[in-house]
Amino acid sequence: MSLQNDFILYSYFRSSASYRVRIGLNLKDIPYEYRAVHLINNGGEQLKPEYKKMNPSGDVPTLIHKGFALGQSIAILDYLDNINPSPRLFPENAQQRALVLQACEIVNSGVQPLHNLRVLKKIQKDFNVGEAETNRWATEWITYGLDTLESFLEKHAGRFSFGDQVSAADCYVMPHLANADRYSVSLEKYPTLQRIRATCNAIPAFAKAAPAQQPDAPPA
Ligand SMILES: N[C@@H](CCC(=O)N[C@@H](CS)C(=O)NCC(=O)O)C(=O)O
Repeated sequence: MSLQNDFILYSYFRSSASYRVRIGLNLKDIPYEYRAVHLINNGGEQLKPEYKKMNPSGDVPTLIHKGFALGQSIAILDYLDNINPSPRLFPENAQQRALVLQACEIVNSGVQPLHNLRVLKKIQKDFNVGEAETNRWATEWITYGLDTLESFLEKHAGRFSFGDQVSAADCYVMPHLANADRYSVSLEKYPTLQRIRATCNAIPAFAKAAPAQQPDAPPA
């Protein structure tokens, strides 16, 4: 059996959390089968009972490795690091590892949940507002994330988020920047983030993981 059949990724092209894992898999050169989960069509395929058996959170990504199902991008990247340590995404040094996790969590728990689809839908419904209002809401939190990342990473970044070594932080920063693009938030004020983006975009593992490159992305 080819390695390709060992890993299945349930993903949505525009999902920033899926993008994190796509980068991790590509960096580690792990081939995988891509299974698209459409977050809008059919009432949201992530909410179907069959899908929630694999991932009770009802969100993407879900990684299946030889029948072992795992949700949450941080758990998935940590798992991949343990089974395939090259290149290491979470450094072994305790302080470096903690700092990389801090950068990941700025995005993972500090910002992305505030503008996740289910939250925006709930705000629209409960407060009877439209997309323009929730776009403003999302833009505000995305900007907060950019401000926080810039002031944290300017102390640590080299070409990547941490020095000149790729890490899990880059797997979180790049999708956050894609969300900034999606909501037309300029990166002008963020020279460190711009530098990280230029480095990562030049690497095929990152470029191949970009939303527009996914099989479920609409044609350009
Ligand atoms: N902390 C989770 C976040 C997962 C998540 O929020 N995924 C979003 C797409 S980026 C999703 O599937 N949302 C579906 C929904 O809100 O219904 C992770 O890192 O995997």
